[in-house]
Amino acid sequence: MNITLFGYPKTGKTTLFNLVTGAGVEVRAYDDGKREPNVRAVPLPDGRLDRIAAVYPEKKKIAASMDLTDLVGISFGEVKGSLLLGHLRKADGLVHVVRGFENEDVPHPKGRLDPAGDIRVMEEELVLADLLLADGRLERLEKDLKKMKDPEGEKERELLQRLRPGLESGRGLRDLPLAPAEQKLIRSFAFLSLKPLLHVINMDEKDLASLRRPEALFPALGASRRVMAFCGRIENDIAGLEEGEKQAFMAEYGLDDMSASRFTGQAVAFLDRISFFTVGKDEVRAWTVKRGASAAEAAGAIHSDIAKGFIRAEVVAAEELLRLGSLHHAKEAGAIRLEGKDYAVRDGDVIYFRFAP
Ligand SMILES: Nc1nc2c(ncn2[C@@H]2O[C@H](COP(=O)(O)OP(=O)(O)OP(=O)(O)O)[C@@H](O)[C@H]2O)c(=O)[nH]1
Ligand SMILES: [Mg+2]
Repeated sequence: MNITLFGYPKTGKTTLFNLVTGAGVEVRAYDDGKREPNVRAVPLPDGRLDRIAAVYPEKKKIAASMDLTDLVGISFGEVKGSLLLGHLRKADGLVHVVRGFENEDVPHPKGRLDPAGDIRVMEEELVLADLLLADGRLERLEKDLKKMKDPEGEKERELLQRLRPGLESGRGLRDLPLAPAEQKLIRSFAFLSLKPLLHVINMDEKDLASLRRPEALFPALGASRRVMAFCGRIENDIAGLEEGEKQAFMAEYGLDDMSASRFTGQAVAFLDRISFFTVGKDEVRAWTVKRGASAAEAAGAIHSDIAKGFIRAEVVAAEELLRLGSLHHAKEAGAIRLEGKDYAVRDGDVIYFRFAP
C-alpha cells in the first residue's frame, strides 16, 4: 500500500513526512526543488495486534505498514506535464498537502492564503491530466482502428468517449457507473481523479483551535471532501522534545494527539483497507487488504504461492480468539470456521491459510 504526499511547493509536505516517519529529512525555505522522492515504510499501529501478540510473548510482533512517498512541490498549472505524474499514478492513495500558514520566508506563489481555492485548482489540475491521458489514448486508438478492426479497441474507445464529458467538465470520474469489465479496463489507466484523495491543510499556529474543524475556518472547503489539518511548525517543535516535555507542550497548545497518529488512522480509513492477522510459528503479524477482498486475495497479500496453492482458510475473529484465550482454545471450543477462497475477509479476522506448496 503506497500513499503519496504531493502538492504545490512549500506547503509542508516534507514537514508532514518527517512527523509521520520520524525520518528527519532536511526542510529548507529555499532550494532548487529538484530532489528525489523520500520514501519510508510506516508501521500502522493496531491495538488488536498488540493484544493478540500479548497472548504469544515468544513470537515476534510485526505490524502492517504503508509506504509513504514525499514528492517535491509541483508548481501551479504544471501538474499535467509534471515529471512526477508517474509517481502519482502509481499511488494507491493521494494526499494533497495544502498551504494554510503564513510565513514571510516562504511566500505563497499566488501571494494570498486560500486553502479552499488551492484545493479546487489542484482538483482541476488532476482532472485535466486525466483528460489529456484519455485524449492521447483515444487519438492512438482512432488511428489503429482505421487501419485494422479490433473489437477490444472499439470497446476501449467507447468507454473513453463516455469518460470524456466528466473529465471535460472538471468533475472527474468518481461518480460514473461502470460494469466490472469496464472498471478493470479503467484501472489500467490509473486515472488520478479516481484515486482516493485526502487533503491535509498545514495550518498556521494562530489557528490551532480550528485544527479539528478546518472547515469552520475555511467554509469554502465544503463537506464533500476528505480534509484533515495539522500544524507543521508547532508539531515539528514538539517532535524534537523529550517524551516528558512533549506531553506538557501538547497540553499547553491544547493538542490531544499529534498529526502523525491521526494521519496513519485517516490513511487506512480513506483507502478503505481492513486488517487481518496471522499467528505463525515465529511471528504474529497484521496485514491489510482492500475492504471486500476474498480469502484468496488475502492469501496473495502474504505470498503468491499461498494464493496459488490455496486449500482453505481457518478463521476466527480477533475478539473471539482473545475472549477464548488463544488459537488453541478457540480450536477446542470449535470456534474456528473453515472458509473457501471466495470468503469475504472481515476486519479483525485471524486467519490460518492451508495451502499446497
Ligand atoms: N510558519 C510555518 N512555516 C512552515 C510550516 N510548515 C512548514 N513551514 C516552512 O515552510 C518551508 C517548507 O516546508 P517543507 O516541509 O519543506 O515544504 P514542502 O512542501 O516539502 O516543500 P517542497 O518540497 O520544496 O515543495 C520550510 O521553511 C518550513 O520551515 C508551518 O506550519 N508554519
Ligand atoms: Mg519537500
